[in-house]
Amino acid sequence: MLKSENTQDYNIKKEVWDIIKKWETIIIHRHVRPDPDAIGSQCGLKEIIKATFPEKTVYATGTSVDHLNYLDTMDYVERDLYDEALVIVTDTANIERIDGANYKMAKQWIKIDHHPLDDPYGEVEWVNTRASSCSEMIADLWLTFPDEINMTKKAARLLYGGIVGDTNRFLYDGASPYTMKIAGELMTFDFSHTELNNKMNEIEPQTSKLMGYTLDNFTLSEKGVLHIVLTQELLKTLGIEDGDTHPIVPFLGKIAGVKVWAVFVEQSEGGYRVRLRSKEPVINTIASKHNGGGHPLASGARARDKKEIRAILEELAEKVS
Ligand SMILES: [Mn+2]
Repeated sequence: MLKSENTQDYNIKKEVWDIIKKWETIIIHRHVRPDPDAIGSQCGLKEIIKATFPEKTVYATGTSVDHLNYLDTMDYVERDLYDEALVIVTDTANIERIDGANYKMAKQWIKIDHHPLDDPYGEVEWVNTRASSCSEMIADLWLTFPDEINMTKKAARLLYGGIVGDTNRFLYDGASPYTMKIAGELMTFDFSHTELNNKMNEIEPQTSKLMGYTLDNFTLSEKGVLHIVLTQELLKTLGIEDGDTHPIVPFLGKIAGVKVWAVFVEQSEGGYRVRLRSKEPVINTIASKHNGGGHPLASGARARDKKEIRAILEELAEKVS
């Protein structure tokens, strides 16, 4: 079996695993509006803890998201359980992005994440920005202690799905040779990666209509800044929710000449949710100026109004000039 190549983080991984060993009840949180890596890392970690220590009670909690039910579903956790529980938060850079407020009541908590460390939280933090995904980190934990941790078919499928999600099928910069080795190791478990990849690549018929609209209506500047604004009126006409808009984001990067791109989605409560992507210039600095953050080449932000949209577009234009 492949052993972890990530020896730099050995001490913190040991600390995290030793803490997990000590607790009878463990509750795992992740970020709001989860993606496959959030669910994959959260539920993959739950599975390997359960498979290794059947006597422990382990929960994965947060808002249920129907379109990710093919990965796993959430547990309901009584408030009282937090009094004697360890909380682990996966894939969540900022404290405001944690889904579920009860984490605050836990006796001890751990952060496991691969986003840049701009909001330290949790008494124990294991942050590895070299990892493609938080799911890769959980698989790396297993490969660091392969004799101690049991991997299962279900966990392997979840972690593989998380890696595929965050790397856009190994396309992004974050996919390292070690990512590929880990994915290969997970593929030796008996789940259908083809079925999972097909499921993850699927878009809903309504989303395809939004894609059609977006491809007809985007603006691409000479310098390579692409943007599109999706209004509430449009979303209502097409019968889709904000949550259905994400598949168009990587798709826009396929258009020749695009260097950076931004998708602005008007929110029902006002303002815009902003998704920023880049092929090369670092754009998370722009995201952090506009109530957001994230990875150097993939970030999220907020715009209060059209004026702030223009400001973001000007800042993106500066990056490519
Ligand atoms: Mn992630």
